[in-house]
Parts: sequence; structure tokens; C-alpha cells
Amino acid sequence: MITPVRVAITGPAGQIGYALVFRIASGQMFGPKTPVILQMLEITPALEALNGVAMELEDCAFPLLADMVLTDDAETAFRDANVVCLVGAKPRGPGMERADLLKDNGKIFTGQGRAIAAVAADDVRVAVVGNPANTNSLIAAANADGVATERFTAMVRLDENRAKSQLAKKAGVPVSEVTNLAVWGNHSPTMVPDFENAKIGGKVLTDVIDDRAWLEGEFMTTVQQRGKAIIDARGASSAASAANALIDHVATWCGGRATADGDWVSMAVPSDGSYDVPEGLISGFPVTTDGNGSYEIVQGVDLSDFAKGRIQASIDELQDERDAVGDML
Ligand code: NAX
Repeated sequence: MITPVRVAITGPAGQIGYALVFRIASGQMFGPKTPVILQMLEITPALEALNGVAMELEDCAFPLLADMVLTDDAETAFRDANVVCLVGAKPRGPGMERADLLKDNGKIFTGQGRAIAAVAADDVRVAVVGNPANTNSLIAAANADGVATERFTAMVRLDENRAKSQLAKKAGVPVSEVTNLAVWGNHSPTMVPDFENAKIGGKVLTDVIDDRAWLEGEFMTTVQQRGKAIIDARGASSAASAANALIDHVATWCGGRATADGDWVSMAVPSDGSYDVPEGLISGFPVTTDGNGSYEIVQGVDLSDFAKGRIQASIDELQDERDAVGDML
């Protein structure tokens, strides 16, 4: 009998939560043999909606769903958790400045960081989706005394997946042919999908797609603005694709799906100073993983002046965000 993985999820009654929990319970995050216990944290007014989600989870009769916890108390939700998915956050309201959003969400992630440190399992790993994801992750890490900082990550995998699909479509190849696509920097419109080091069918991508104007222009803009395009089309922000990317993020990190030899994936992780990204900032990097909880920032990636300039702008934005929440760190 395999010990169940305890997965805590915040915001499980929200859009992404609703697209996420069924996939975790069906085995897509930790594989078809690993049972899971879903520990779901909602704000008090959303507990009734969460109850409905839990009823539907029961009605799926998932063989791998060993148990569920429904709560509005962070310590109850994070107790002994091996993986914590911080999805719930306060959305940006009308007339709200970015700084207000940072501060309001900062309060949530301060408390959640502390609760993780107090009660989560020793091997806890944290993936932040709630925006501004990189800086929320930084705040949670700073408040989680005793938990190694590198256990705190943020999701840029949706941006990677979006980029890969655009590139595959342009080249007329299956998306699985596109590899080594890293998204650098912040999960915001300044993010940098590095097409110059990506490959298609093992070949240098820019040899296969030799339309530099498209790569620097329409491609970059489409990926950077995709979130807004989805809202304009759907009347609601990305949900299923965000949940899917979180499955990818966690499965690659610690769900048994190691990166393939020679390939890498994108994770926002605390910088160790690599590529001159200031130490501690949680930035998108190319990483390799063993699928068992370890990742490494890929070294020696050759960045052009074009890429370096774009990445610097995104890093500057991350530093501004860090400065804005300095009192919470
Ligand atoms: P929803 O508003 O549909 O759901 C959020 C849920 O979180 C709600 O059920 C709410 O009650 C709950 N919640 C709020 N504060 C909480 C708290 N303190 N503890 C526990 N639960 C809490 O938003 P949804 O569309 O699901 O998006 C969630 C977050 O993901 C947002 O911050 C959004 O901006 C962010 N996104 C991040 C992406 C990424 O790639 N990193 C992409 C998709 C998405 O935009």
C-alpha cells in the first residue's frame, strides 16, 4: 500500500480549483498508483460552495482519493501536507492599483507561509498560482521560518505551454516536438519566452522558424498577452489551462515525471544568483528535475543581448514588487 500524498489546495471552490481537484484526485498529478488526500482551504463564505465540490468529488468515486479535508483554517488545511498549491488569492478589483493588490495578497501569503512552517510535513513543497504569483511566493517563503526557501516556487508553466503551442502551430509540427522552451522572469506581461534556445525536433528553433520579426513581435506578444485574450474571449480568466499547467509543474517537480534528458521546463524558483538574477528573487528559469522533489537551474544557457535586455526588464519589475512588500519579508 503506497502512503497517500497530502495535497493542500487553497481556493478549491474557485475557477482554477474546480478544474484542478478532480484531476489530482484522478491521479494525474502523482501518477495512477499514488493515493491522495485533498486538504482544501477556502474563505468562510465559500465553504458551502466547497461542500458542493466535495460532493462531486465523492460522486466521481475516484479509487485514488483516500480522504478530504474541508476547512477555512490554514493550519487545519496545511497539517502534514507534502504539497501545497496556493491558488486562492484576491482578484484585482476596479480602480485597484497593482501596489494595493500586492499588499492585500501579501497579507494572505504572510499568514499562509507561517501556517506552512508551523504544521506542514518536513518534505513540504509549495507551488504558488495566485497572482502576483512570484512575489506571493516570495512573501510565503519569507514567513515560513525553518522551511528551506527553495521549496517555494511559482508557476510559469502555463506561459511555457502557451509558447510551445504557438511555436508548434507556426512550424506545423506536433507540440511535443517543441522542447527546451524556458520562460524567464515574472509571471506578468514582462515575461520572456526564450525562443532562441528552444528546439523543434531537436533542431535549433530559429533555423526551423526563420521569421525573426514574427518571433520577436507577434509570438512574444501573443504569449505575454494570452491571459487578457482569454478573458476577452471567454469573459473569465484562464482556468482549465492554468490547472493543467499546475499539474505539469508539480508532476515534473515531485510527481514522478522527471524532465527528459537534454530537455528542461520553466519554473519560477528562488534565484541563487544565476544569470545575474539577484539572489532570492523568485524568477522563471529553465530547470531540470528528478521528479522526486529536486530541481536544478540549468547553467550555461547562452542568452543573446535581445534576451538579456528583455529579462532584465522583467527582473526590474520583480525587484519593484519586492520593494513594495518589503515590510512583509
Ligand atoms: P477565483 O476567484 O475563481 O477563485 C479564487 C478562489 O480562492 C475563490 O474560491 C476564493 O474564495 C478563494 N480564496 C480567496 N482568498 C483565499 C484565502 N485567503 N484562502 C483560501 N482561499 C481563498 O480565481 P481563479 O480564476 O481560480 O484564479 C486564482 C488565482 O490564480 C488568481 O490570483 C489568478 O490571478 C491566478 N492565475 C494565475 C495564473 C498563473 O499562470 N500563475 C494563470 C491563471 C490565473 O489568472
